[in-house]
Amino acid sequence: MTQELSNSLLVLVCTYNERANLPSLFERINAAVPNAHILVVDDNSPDGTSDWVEEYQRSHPSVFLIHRSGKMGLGTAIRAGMHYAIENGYEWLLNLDGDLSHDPKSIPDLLAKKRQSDVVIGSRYVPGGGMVGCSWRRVFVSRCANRYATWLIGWTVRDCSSAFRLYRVAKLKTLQLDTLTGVGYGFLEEVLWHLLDQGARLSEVGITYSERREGKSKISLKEAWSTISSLHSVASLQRASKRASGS
Ligand SMILES: Nc1nc2c(ncn2[C@@H]2O[C@H](COP(=O)(O)OP(=O)(O)OP(=O)(O)O)[C@@H](O)[C@H]2O)c(=O)[nH]1
Ligand SMILES: [Mg+2]
Repeated sequence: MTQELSNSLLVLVCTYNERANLPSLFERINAAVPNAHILVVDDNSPDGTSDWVEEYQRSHPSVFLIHRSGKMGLGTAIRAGMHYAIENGYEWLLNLDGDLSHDPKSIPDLLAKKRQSDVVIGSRYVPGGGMVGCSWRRVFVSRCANRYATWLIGWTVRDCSSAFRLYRVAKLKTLQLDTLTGVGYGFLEEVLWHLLDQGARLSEVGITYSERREGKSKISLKEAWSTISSLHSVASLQRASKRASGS
């Protein structure tokens, strides 16, 4: 890592076949937070996403790449990004999807909550948030899944499955990241549970989620099932923790 470029903010983008989306995404990230570093965690995308990033790095030394050997799941990719942020001394880690569903224009809104928060969620379900271009089926499923998760876990969090998040790296350091079991999308709820259990202060900021325009969704039935089982593990952790504290 180039220490002289070191900055307090690392923007993490996990990718699997996002080559068509990255040029526009990077341009928007650079416009929103020009001094931030960007880390791409790519799982050997067949569309050559890593090759494009390597080419881009030649003229942009603040862009870093972790190229993994194959598709290992979004949860493990985010965890790799968290380790990277800890090991390289960043103060904040901002994660967003690589398919332009999360608009980098909202990054400053999340950063504005830094002082009073350890985790800031870019949320579809607080005032100012929403979803555009999504089928009613997708909106319905997403809303129900969020409601179910919050009911199961007993949270007041409105959007617990949003990947658009800002994390205080010092707070991530308090977790034993390698003991987290979520491989896919369920990792998002799992890591949130552990952070809240460690007393992390949480804020939610309204963001607009747009349906992806390029590329294909990676959510499979297997991923959906793994998310549900992660949620159930988180709920049982919650119950065990309450029993231990006698509440
Ligand atoms: N490195 C890595 N990235 C992944 C993996 N699965 C998904 N991603 C990336 O994670 C982000 C979110 O995945 P999406 O497929 O967009 O999931 P989604 O936003 O819930 O669903 P759609 O937008 O409907 O496709 C995207 O940037 C993906 O490229 C994976 O196994 N490894
Ligand atoms: Mg997406």
